[in-house]
Amino acid sequence: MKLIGTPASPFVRKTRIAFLEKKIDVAFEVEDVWNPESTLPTLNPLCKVPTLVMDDGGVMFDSRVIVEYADTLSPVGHLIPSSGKEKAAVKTWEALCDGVLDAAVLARMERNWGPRGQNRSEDWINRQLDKINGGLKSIAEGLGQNTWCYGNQFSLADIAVGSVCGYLLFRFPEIRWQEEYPHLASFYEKLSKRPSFKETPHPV
Ligand SMILES: N[C@@H](CCC(=O)N[C@@H](CS)C(=O)NCC(=O)O)C(=O)O
Repeated sequence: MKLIGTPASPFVRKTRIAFLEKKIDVAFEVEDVWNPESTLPTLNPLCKVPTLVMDDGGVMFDSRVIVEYADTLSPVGHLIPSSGKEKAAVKTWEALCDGVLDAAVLARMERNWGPRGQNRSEDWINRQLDKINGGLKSIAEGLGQNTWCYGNQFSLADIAVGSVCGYLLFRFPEIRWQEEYPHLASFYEKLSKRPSFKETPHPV
């Protein structure tokens, strides 16, 4: 299996952490999705990462599908409850975190896309920043003073939250969420000590 992605993408990081936690070997192939010569559209018409290529040539995306698939591949450390409200609750954590990341990526694109000074919409950026801040508040409230985001063991919810924290530190260091949410900050510090997080840093 081959996971196509970039170390800068939080969605890619989420899937890499999941594979590492599940102790599943997957080759990592770095792809620049912004390069007009990229051949990724021949595999994924959306030209987005992560994209997973299976040994039989089958292709899978997006990160939510890949993570759910990864969880079925080994009995090690279940990341997603098998059914019902428990499964929906963990997937809702993931949806919340992915939503924050979507907003962060959109805000960054709006700031940086194309030549300097070209058609920036502050309203659009602020709309996305509101989603980031609202999402962070909701994440911090959901975590409360608990050890894990959902239930009493590590799950996909924790990977998703860790992916948000790591990406915001990487691309939005000006958002001072650690001061506002100290338990979330120490939670991320704890996650960062896991080999799966250590092995998948965003670039410096
Ligand atoms: N919902 C997707 C989002 C993936 C995504 O937005 N990836 C970004 C990199 S962070 C990308 O490939 N962007 C390229 C593009 O939008 O053309 C997932 O969860 O995998």
